[in-house]
Amino acid sequence: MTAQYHVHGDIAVITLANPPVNGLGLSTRQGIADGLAQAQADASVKAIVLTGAGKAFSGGADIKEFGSDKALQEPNLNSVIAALENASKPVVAAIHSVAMGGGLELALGCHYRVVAPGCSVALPEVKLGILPGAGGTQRLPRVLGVETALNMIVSGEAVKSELLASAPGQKLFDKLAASPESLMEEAQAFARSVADVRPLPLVRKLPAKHPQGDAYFQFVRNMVKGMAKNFPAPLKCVDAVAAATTSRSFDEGLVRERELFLALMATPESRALRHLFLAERAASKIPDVPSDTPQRSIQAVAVIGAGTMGGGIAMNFLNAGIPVKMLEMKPEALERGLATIRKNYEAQVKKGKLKQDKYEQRMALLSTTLDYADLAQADLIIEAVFEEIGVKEAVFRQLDAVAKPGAILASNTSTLDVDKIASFTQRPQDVVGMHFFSPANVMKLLEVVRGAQTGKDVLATVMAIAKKIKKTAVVSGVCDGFIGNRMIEQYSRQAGFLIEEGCTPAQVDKAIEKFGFAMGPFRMGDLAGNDIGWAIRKRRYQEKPGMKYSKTADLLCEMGRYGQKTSAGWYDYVPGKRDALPSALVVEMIEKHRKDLGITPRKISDEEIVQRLVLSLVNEGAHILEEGIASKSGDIDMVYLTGYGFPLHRGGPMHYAGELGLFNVVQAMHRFAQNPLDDAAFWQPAPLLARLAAAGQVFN
Ligand code: T1G
Repeated sequence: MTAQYHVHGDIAVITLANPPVNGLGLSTRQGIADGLAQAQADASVKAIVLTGAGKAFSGGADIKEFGSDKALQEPNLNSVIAALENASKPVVAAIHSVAMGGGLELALGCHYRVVAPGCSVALPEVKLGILPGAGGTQRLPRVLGVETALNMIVSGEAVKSELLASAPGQKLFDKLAASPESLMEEAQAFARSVADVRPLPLVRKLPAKHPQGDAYFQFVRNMVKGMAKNFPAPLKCVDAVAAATTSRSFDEGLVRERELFLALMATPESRALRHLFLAERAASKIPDVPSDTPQRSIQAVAVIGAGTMGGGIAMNFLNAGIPVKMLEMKPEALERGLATIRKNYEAQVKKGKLKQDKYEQRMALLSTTLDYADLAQADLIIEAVFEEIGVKEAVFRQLDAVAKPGAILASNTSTLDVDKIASFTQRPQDVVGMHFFSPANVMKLLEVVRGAQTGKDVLATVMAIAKKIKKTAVVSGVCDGFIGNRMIEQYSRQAGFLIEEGCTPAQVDKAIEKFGFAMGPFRMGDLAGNDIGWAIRKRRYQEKPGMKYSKTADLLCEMGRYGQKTSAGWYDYVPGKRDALPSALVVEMIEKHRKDLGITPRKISDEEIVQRLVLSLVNEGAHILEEGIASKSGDIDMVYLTGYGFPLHRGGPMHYAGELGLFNVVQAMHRFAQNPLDDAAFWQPAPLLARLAAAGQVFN
């Protein structure tokens, strides 16, 4: 049982003990119910205290149980909360550290609540695409007031216990303990002090009203509609809280809440968010690297290259309070790098996002040098130099000569072979790829590229330091383009074929942006610079002469239309503005190109545009999974969400394919393969995809 029962004198204590956060899984719920029954049957027990062991009171319903029948199996959460409310003896919740979701709802079912300071209190269900489904939308307004409760439920954000406990008129907490350490003693004393109080206070008996009633909720709905965009849950949160103020009885409000909760549980948006909650946490786990693998201590970092990437990379560590020594070849390059970092921070200070003293603290952690010998004490050295293997070789040979034993040598390469780079040193076990995404101080994604000989402790250390610098780290094996860039190459190829076959760049962008991408492939090319893709294709033409590409992207670059930086790319730009204006010149170039190829343009539906772009990611992702470049499909989803603007409410390419049904995905690929202007070979479903589709399964 994952709840313990002890009697201390005349107080029974029920302790949730389901690490890591006392998720309210079936066995925990059963443990609470059993403890309650035992306490009520024991005449020597005058009152009951409910608390949580470890680092949380409770993190809520067990997300890992969702979708299984265990979540609804009796005693379900609502039954346990009803048992608390109907207990014949006072139940006091002793709350510390984390009281979230069902955990807070559990406490709201108790007669009293004693809380330690510093506890994070939240109803974060909306972040999972659902809403509090165990009375939270009906009870929280009764103890905090409608507006405070609604803000917490619609935002899902945590509020510190001492803040809530000091709100005038609040009835959420009956006592704020002096400290987490004194919580249990104070809670038991409090329980003794109310042991004979009757009738026992019930949150459900308190009123829930808002003076402006419907007008207020209409106002809130309008506000929330704009913010909620592709997510249905926030508006339903408003409906549930409104029901608390309009229902004829508390229980009628509970029924309404349940209806709304179950409806949201069944939405694709909620399935996507729940998938991502677990995928994000799973990404930091490497199947063959045990979680207790010893890590190397990272106290000092060095960054080689003070360009855009190097500066952004350095900022990540400065922001985490880790000193950085930045090396360049020439003083003016260092000066430029420092100026860029200062400019970035000053922009944040100006926007009020960074305090001046914090800015100065961070800059004080930054030092520069022109001499490799100064890197001898660095624990982690990251090179962000020119993307050319000869330059990388020179850097790593020098690092091998000066870096102390045990220093981790990381390359920020986005396409080069990390094993080759490791071969330039005598210490391949210390070499790893750390592929940041530009702007490196903003983009959350970090691809950690594992070389054949990269040590497990190096991987464990890099995953831990990634968490410290607030990156979503995903491990990739060594291949051209790792995970993200390898997949986007297929996506870009499809975009090129689509405009050859009859689309305009604007039509392709609009279709995929309607699907939810932050930016379509052509606007993205103009932003990143079309010449970057051009350089990669030139290399590709040498390496893989058989690989089919549309020539339009090359023709565009030959016109000098690199994108925003040349005020002309796939679109025209007014200097200083970012608005992408469709270009007649580009449409003319495409039409001429079609004529040269003897292509008769055809009307292509938005649906075909979206499916070819998204399924090209899915097929390449399936190959990546099969080759072991990525170890889990959720990792691929995390790469695409945090690095390439895949829409959150779709859950990532691999999850989205599962929502479509892999059988349907394979059928669509067979259709695309019939198109002579497309690349039939590419649309052969990856063997893993074909196998799963045939078995009616989804990606792991
Ligand atoms: N269920 C199951 N596992 C959970 C969990 C949960 N609710 N919360 C966290 N974990 C696991 C997580 O997967 C990870 O596992 C480990 O705990 C540490 O998590 C009816 C239906 C609590 C603030 O949305 O916000 O109640 O990877 O890395 O940074 O209304 O976890 O180690 O195997 O995040 O210290 C509502 C979600 C559920 C809270 C701790 N509750 N959790 O943060 O650790 S729905 C939530 C969090 C609900 C009712 C409805 C955070 C945390 P592993 P972590 P952390």
